[in-house]
Parts: sequence; structure tokens; C-alpha cells
Amino acid sequence: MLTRVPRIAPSEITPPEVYFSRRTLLAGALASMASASLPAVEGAPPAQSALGYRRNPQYSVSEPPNRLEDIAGYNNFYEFGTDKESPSRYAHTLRTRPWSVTVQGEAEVRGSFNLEDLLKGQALEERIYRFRCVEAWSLVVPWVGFPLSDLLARFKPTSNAKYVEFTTLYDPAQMPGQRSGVLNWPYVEGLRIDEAMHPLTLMVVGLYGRVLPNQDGAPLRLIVPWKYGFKSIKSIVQIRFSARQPNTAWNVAAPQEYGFYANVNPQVDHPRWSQASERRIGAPFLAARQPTLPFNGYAAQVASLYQGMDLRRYF
Ligand SMILES: Nc1nc2c(c(=O)[nH]1)N[C@H]1C(S)=C(S)[C@@H](COP(=O)(O)O)O[C@H]1N2
Ligand SMILES: [Mo]
Repeated sequence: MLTRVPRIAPSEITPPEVYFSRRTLLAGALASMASASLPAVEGAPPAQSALGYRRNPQYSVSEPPNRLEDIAGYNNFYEFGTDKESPSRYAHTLRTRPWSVTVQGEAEVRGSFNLEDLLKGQALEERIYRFRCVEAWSLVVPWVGFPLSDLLARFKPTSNAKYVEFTTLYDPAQMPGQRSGVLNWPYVEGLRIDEAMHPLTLMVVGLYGRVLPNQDGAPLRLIVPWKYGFKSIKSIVQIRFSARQPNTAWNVAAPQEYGFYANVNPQVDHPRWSQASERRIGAPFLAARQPTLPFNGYAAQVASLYQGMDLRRYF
């Protein structure tokens, strides 16, 4: 992950009411684009279909969400290039249907499952979460998804399942960034089983009420809101329950910089920059810099998971 300070026009965060009226306009524009069957323009947003979901205020922050343009235009997804604009430009080559997820390891139910089957009967919720990248920028995102614990329980993990490992699709034909050696592909992430089963840990299929844009990790990605963004792995094709801590992509690439736990912690700096504050993407210039909160503001819910652990050592 690079340290370059990106240039973002200091524009205001749109309050949700304004956003939703804009979204209607945008949806209308996209629909008429589709009906006029214009050729797909590289980087143009595809008309994402609407999802049925219910809001979950209990698990939502009250800060205004970022605009869709920020959430789907400023991304980290190294499979499509290392700068923030590349994923929105190039991720259209990812084919998200058909999609299947392989389940392996310490579980009674294993095998390959169709995404549709995995989602069948699953109630979707909207949760507005803070999202904090390890590079010290942040967003507020209205995700649509369901608790990861709902999914994992269906595979009946055994008592040996102490960790869960997630793997992204590996296909350099669809993901041209995988032809570069910037990371060991495929991207792998992992959680301790209690972190994975925590009610805040979300399996995400959409944002702003619609199917996830490819650049945000379609068709299925993890969101762990109290951890740095690199834990929130995108475009998942494999879930493996294991007795041992998985080797994760960024931890393997630079173990002294990116730990396995990666809990947001303003008191433990990255070796090359401070983690005490963050830049809120899209916020007015003077309001953009804000203090980073322990566990990204979710300490009341998750700090107990790490009781007795030295969080400088297990960073
Ligand atoms: N497969 C995969 N997952 C990934 C990444 C990646 O490069 N590849 N980047 C991570 C990082 S560093 C961040 S900050 C978030 C960014 O998510 P967003 O683009 O939806 O904001 O995705 C994470 N998940
Ligand atoms: Mo990140």
C-alpha cells in the first residue's frame, strides 16, 4: 500500500436525503442509457440492480455516508491496478456470474456452492459503517449484506476451526493486475473464528441499495469495520476453516508493516506513517482530517475480543 497523498477535490459529503434523490436521477439516467442500448463505455457505471433489504439502525453510525462516486471511484483492488482510479476503470472485466464459493477444511459441510444458493433465503440488511484504510483515509459506507456468522454456521465448523481463511478469485485474464508481482496472488485474508462470528462482521453483496460495483468487490466481499481495510477481502471464491492462523496477503508481503490482527489503533503507528488521524474522503478540506478512534469507533462492541493481548505486539 502506497503513501502517496491523492488529490481529491474538496467537495462536501452529500447528506443521505440529497444523495437518494440524486440516486433516483442516476438510476433513471442509467435505465435510459440501457434502453437506448448505448455501447458500454470503459469506466461507465453499469446499471446495478436494486436489492431487497431492511435498514439496521442498531449497527449503523449516524455520520453521513460518502457519495457513491467516492465509494465506487476511489478504491484499493490491486487485481485491477495499484492506483485508486484503476479499479473503477478496469474492473468491468470481472465476470461475477456464474460465481461459486468453495468451502474447505475444519467443517462438516464442505464443497462448492453456487452464489445464488448461498444467498437464497438470506435476509439482507443495510448497515452504515465507518471504513478505515491502513493508508489513513476513511469513508462512511451504506453496505448491504448479512452477518458472516449466518453463512459460516451453515457449514458446521468443527471444534478445530480456530481461524477462517478467505481467498479472492485468481484469474489474470479477468484481473490484469495479477500479472504483476506486487502481491502473491491470489489475495488471501483471515480472521480468528470469534472475530468471524462477531455480529459486526458482514458479508457484503451491495451498497447504496444496489448490487456491489465490481470495483468494490463484487459479487461477495467481507467487511470487518473495526479493522484496517485490507482485512476486508473482495470477490471471495474460497472459505477455509483451519486450526492454524492463515498466511494473509499483506502480512506475507510486509510482515513488519501489516499484522494479522490489523485492528484500527491510533496509538500504534505504521512504521512509515502515523495512524493517529485520518482523511475523510470527500469531506470539506478543513473538516477532512479527523482523529482515528480505537477499533475505528467500535471499541464498545469488540475490545473484549482482545482482552489481555498486547496490541502493540499483535498489531
Ligand atoms: N482481493 C482484494 N481485496 C482487497 C484489496 C485488494 O487489493 N484485493 N484491497 C484491500 C484494501 S487495502 C482496502 S482499503 C479495501 C478497499 O475497499 P474499497 O475499494 O471498497 O473501499 O479493500 C481491501 N480488499
Ligand atoms: Mo487499505
